Amino acid sequence: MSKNDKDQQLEHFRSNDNEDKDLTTNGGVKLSEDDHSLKAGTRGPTLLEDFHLREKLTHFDHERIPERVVHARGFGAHGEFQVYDDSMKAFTKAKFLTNPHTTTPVFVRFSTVVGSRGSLDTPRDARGFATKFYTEEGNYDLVGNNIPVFFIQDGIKFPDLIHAVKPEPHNEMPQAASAHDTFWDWVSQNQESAHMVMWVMSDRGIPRSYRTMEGFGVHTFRLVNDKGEGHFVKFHWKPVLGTHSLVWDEAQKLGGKDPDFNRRDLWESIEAGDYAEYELGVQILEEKDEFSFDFDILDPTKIWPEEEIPVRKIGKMTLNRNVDNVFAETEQVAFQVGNVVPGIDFTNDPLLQARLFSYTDTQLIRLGGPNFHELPINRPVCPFHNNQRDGYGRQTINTGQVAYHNNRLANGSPNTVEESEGGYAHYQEKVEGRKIRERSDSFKDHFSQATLYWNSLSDIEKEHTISAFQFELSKVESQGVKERVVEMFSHVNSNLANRIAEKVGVDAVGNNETMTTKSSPALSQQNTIFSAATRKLAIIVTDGFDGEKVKSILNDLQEAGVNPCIVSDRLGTIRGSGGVEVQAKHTFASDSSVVFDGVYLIGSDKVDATFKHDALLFIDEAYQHFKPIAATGDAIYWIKDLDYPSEEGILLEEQAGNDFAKQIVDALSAHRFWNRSQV
Ligand code: HDE
Repeated sequence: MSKNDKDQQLEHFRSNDNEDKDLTTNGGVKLSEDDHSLKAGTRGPTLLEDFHLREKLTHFDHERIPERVVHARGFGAHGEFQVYDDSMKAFTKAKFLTNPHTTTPVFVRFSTVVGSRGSLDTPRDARGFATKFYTEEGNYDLVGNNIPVFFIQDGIKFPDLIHAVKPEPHNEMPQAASAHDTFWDWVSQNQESAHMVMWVMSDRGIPRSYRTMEGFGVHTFRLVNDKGEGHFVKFHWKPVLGTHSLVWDEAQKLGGKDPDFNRRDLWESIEAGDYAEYELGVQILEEKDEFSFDFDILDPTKIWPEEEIPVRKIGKMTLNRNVDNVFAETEQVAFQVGNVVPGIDFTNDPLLQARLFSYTDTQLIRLGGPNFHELPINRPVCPFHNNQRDGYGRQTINTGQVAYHNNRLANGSPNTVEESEGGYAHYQEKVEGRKIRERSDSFKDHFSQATLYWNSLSDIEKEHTISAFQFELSKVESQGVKERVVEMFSHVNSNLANRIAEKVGVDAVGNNETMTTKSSPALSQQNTIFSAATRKLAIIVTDGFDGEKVKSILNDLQEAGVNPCIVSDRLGTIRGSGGVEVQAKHTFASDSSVVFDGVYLIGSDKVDATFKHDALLFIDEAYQHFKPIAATGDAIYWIKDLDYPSEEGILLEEQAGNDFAKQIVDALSAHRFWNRSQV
């Protein structure tokens, strides 16, 4: 893989030169000893003059920086973006969106929102999906989420929302969870949150993988072409592998079995060459259509239904390189919604306007001063020059006498650039109005699109959403909060509200539903792309398996892009007939079915009772999580003995004929067998 501009730039900052080198202080003084501090006698007091001890401890004492106030837990990767053609020229002059011959380096950071940096990957939560494009015209940051709407319409409420959802201040519980009183109290008092809450309670709140997660810019932005004409735009990331989720019980178990589940998945996939791919989509609206909809296009609690305003896929992003150092890159990356390039501009969405302030502001404290743009991960790949100087941690040594604009001593440089030559010029939108603190009337419908979302879900997605509400509100202690939430969601759907009420000790409420009968099929994950590619299949084997058969099926699975993982009761070589050997990298002790997408049980006559017991626990959990289960040889009878009420997604080789591998691949692509829940 040839190095893109960003990678080449980062190369100058990489350092891995400890090998065979002398140990020194930061001042370069060679050290003769690194295990004992300087003391007055071997049992005597430590001496203040020990500069080595002082420096080592001081540096260590300052290794941590404040975690992000939201989105603290994140994971990043490098990659590239390229548009398919030049058709976006009609709408924008941004070169990276119009030149199909340009490959733009990117850095993406995925995150959970609520939990601390050391929390888990799989709580019910929104996910951040922030992309930094290192374009030849400067950095462009698309700082989005995996949910296309937001809880609030005005940034002034953001601190309240976050204080309510974070662990409660008196006892700092619960960690990385919205299932507590203050969050739901806040929701019931801020009913514009209804739509986003519906998304978070649905399967979207627990993505299977960052590779199977959509991304959204959320706000309405503006594109500006070289004639100065503006269009409204919404940005989408569409994962090539489709949008898929976990089930809640699985997500909770993963929190213990593998709190790094999502980051591990991204890291391992990239290491294996299974790069994460997303298509960039845009929905574009002409300015004359600004008021043509039954929602306000500037309201960030609203989507633009794809069936009404189609998503046009304009390019592809491939994440193909893991970071070298998580702190230096993922932790120090600084996204800012205000980082735009010519051809992309803002709108008057009041949530967006507040964000334009907040990001740089928080980075000033998090990254310790105004020079974080000099950190390697944040540097643009194009030249940058200005008269900004000094500040904490300044690295550039600006030589010369002049550090001010409008000078003759440096011939006026650095020079401003005409708009026609690529200088950024703000879109000249006409604005007028009186200063006022009020919500626009056009922002006051909080429920129609929440109902639209509900209407769009498949039956199983609806059931999952109801269960999520039941779970969350069961953790709420205040009866009043529960009652108010049930009342609030009766405006979305009365069946939803009453199913929640039934489980949380609240009386049923009347029907307050919005009259919306609309739905948007694009919102259901049932209508996404299904693929077996890169899915992890646990292959449970022990000594004595049918060597030839297993060898050939493993080949077929790998050819189909599946990721077979050998599981046994011990690590190392497992021996089959005909001298065939496989290497077990997972055991019943180290893993359970939750970390895999399906299970394939290979029978053998050398099985002991403990092995069978552990293997069946694996199978049972996979069945409960609706995952495909396959069995060969004696294992067929073990499965039959379990007498499961549903045969959906259970493949027994005796019924299968010769194309067993293909049937497993098809079952893996199906993702889950929801009909099991109907039995
Ligand atoms: Fe953020 N948000 N946000 N946000 N946000 C931050 O910036 C903020 C909002 C999003 O991986 C913070 O550097 C305000 C919407 C992502 O580094 C902070 C408001 C969306 C990330 C901040 C919002 C997002 C952040 C914390 C309401 C989806 C992680 C650390 C006006 C479109 C970026 C930081 C990363 C991070 C403020 C609302 C996405 C405090 C005030 C809507 C993906 O500045």
